[in-house]
Amino acid sequence: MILGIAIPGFPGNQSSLNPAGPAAAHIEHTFALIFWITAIVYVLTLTALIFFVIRRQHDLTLIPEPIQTTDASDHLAVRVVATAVGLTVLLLFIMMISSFLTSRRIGHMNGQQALTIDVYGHQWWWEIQYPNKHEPFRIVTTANEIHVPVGTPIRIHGTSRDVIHSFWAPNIQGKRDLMPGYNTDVLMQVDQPGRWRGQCAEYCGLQHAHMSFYMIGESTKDFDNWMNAQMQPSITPTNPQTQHGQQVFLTHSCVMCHTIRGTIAGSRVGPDLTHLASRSTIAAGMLPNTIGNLGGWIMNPQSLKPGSRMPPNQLSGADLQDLLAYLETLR
Ligand code: HEC
Ligand SMILES: [Cu+2]
Repeated sequence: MILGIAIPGFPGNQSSLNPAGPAAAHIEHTFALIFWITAIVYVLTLTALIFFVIRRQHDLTLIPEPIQTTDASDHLAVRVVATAVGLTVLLLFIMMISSFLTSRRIGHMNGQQALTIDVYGHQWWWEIQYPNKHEPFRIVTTANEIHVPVGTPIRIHGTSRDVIHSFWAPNIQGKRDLMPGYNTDVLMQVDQPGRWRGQCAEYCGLQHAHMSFYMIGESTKDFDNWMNAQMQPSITPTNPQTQHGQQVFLTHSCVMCHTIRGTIAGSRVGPDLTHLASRSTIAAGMLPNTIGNLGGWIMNPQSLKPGSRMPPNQLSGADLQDLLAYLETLR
């Protein structure tokens, strides 16, 4: 829906005019109401202006005669202005009440059954965790792609690891700032399956514009399958090439920053790579996850995303090929 009118395929998967969940729908309704009220008032005001300009057109070229007023015309003027003021106040009240009700509705979603997802903002990517109270060793950690079951309330429990970021998937819910040292909860729900793009909405440094993420709405069955796959440790390499690739990873700087569960790599400076190949993008939604992009990224992230917190690497061609072959197996 755009302003109450459905236009297929428009305006897309990163737009507050195309709600895919109840919170965004409330926001869109208020926006449509305010848009149509202000648009109609604007058109009426301009029409009146043009009408009176045309009516007194002949006066404009000469020095106009002073306008003769009568008691009757004075009364009319007072009545017209009073009505316009009254109408303006009424319309402002309608917009204020609508906006008040919207904040109440999106603040009072039912969080009892909500699935909690932890989101940590980093310069310039998103760390995503699915906590598991009953089996803490089966916590799922991923990056930049948030899988959610459709029709289920979600609680995003967010904070920042460095500067202030803002979590915003406009098709799903309004913005929420993530502050270092402060936790915040925001409820949302995705009702339509699909990939809904979100972006950091608080300027956070050089690569702020390349700090995006996807909320991926899928059926409960697909979500459960994804979750079970993500809970597994990484696949053990079986052929000489991927075995060597894993050694390259474990003997270079990569281990100091990345986790691959099931190996000795356990750092959390950069994204968890245990199931890297199951993600469709790398570098916070910036590049499609292809072998070519991965190779370019690993050799020189600074040429692709200048300022990014990953340094360039010097690997021989053979080492890089084997490393890539290994990373490609991390489904
Ligand atoms: C100093 C820490 C550091 C080192 C060392 C490092 N990385 Fe990274 N890496 C990062 C950070 C931080 C990111 C996220 C960058 C971004 O998206 O802005 C990242 C991102 C990645 C990504 C993309 C992941 C995704 O889901 O977006 C891959 C793949 C990767 N690194 C592989 C490697 C490999 C292989 C090595 C070793 C040759 C390595 N990294 C060394 C910090 C590091
Ligand atoms: Cu930002």
